[in-house]
Amino acid sequence: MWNGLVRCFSAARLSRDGVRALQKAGGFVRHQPEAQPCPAQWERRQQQTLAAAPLPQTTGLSIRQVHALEEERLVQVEWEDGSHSLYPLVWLRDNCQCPLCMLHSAKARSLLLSQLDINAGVDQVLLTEPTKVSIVWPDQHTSEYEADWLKKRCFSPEARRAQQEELFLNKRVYWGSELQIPTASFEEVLHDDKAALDWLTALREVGIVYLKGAPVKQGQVARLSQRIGYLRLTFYGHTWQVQDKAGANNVAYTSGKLSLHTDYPALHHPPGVQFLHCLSQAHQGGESEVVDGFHMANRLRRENPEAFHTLSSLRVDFTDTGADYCDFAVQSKNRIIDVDCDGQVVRINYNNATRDSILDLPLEQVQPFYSSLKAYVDLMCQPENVVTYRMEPGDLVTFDNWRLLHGRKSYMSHRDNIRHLEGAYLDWDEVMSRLRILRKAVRGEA
Ligand code: OGA
Ligand code: NM2
Ligand code: ZN
Ligand code: ZN
Repeated sequence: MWNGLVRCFSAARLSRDGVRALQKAGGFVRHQPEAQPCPAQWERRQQQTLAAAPLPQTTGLSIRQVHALEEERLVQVEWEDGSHSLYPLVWLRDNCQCPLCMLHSAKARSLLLSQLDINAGVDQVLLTEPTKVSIVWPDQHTSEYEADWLKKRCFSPEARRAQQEELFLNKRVYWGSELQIPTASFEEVLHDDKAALDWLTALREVGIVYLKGAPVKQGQVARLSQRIGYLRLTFYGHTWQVQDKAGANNVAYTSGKLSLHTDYPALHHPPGVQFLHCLSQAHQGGESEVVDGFHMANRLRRENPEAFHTLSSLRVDFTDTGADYCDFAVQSKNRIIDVDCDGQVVRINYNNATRDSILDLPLEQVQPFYSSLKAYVDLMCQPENVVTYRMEPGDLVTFDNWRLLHGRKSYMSHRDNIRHLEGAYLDWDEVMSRLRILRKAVRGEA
């Protein structure tokens, strides 16, 4: 009966060697490039494998020579390996590192834009040491720049791309029903920096990580949030109890089936990350389902471009009214598939329960909207796309609520066996902040 779940939990456990080791060993399933050529650049970017792309050398390089290109208002740096970098004069002046221009205790710029002459020329450009560039400006203000600092900020497209990937980790590993959910130990993640880094890296790249061995009592999602920073308060409270409740103020608080959804599309900024901790499971039913919403959206774009266009352009009304932490009357307008200015899918907003009956569309767009939504939901419900698992007491699932859709099967409620999950939300800014700090610590740069 539990074939799916045995497969899900059999192999993938985050070892101390971490996510990348696991990937090399085939622990994760990579998104396979399709046979057909992909028309758009965003597809190609997503299909890159996760085999650790070698970071360009950004430390320890020295400079062979440096000079100003006065006409172009650029400074050219020639590195010891013969490569070049260009830096605009205006950017160099704006980013002077001296104590007059920077508040070093805040690592922030104190130079005001009103003090910046965006047309300033330059008096002298000097290589004062093999790793130090010095610039004297026409008003005799002097700026110094370290080679490593400059290298990291090179304006070439390749350097910018590598730097942005390092900062935001936007590469994703797509998956379907074959996914073995990455799994780690709750206690290790709380106490070991390497384990915590592997957890958050997999949460970003794969979108879901299972933690096992959490104490079977309330308060564990709050403890885990403190490992990151702080949790996201909503109208359902700091943390919330998923149980079959009389007079439920949300369909989640019944024993009914929850079809695949993201949480809280009724907010204009839905929570980025969700934790669910199982305290008690139903005897019958209550299994969990997840699907990779980004992967499904990109498949929809290829297989049904019209539906994709509709769902990524029309804004749909969502509503949530009631009382919990306090009383609320929440309304939002969200695109079900959110794309950024490059066409990259960045967020899924969909909960059929809170989709408003107010539908702010011209009459003729209503039927096409429903056809498009059906096409997307039919695609994500195909068995090849859905991962099914069953939470047991002590299990804690963490997932990307901007990317995954999740659901649960209906269950039998008994007085002596009350299914109980405790949940909490976080935002991606706080999670990525902790990831960057952990990465520094684990690399020994702290
Ligand atoms: C929810 C939810 C999952 C479950 O509360 O939003 O998705 O297994 N719950 O009860
Ligand atoms: N709960 C689980 O969008 C939603 O209403 C998701 C939120 C009640 C906090 C459910
Ligand atoms: Zn200065
Ligand atoms: Zn949910």
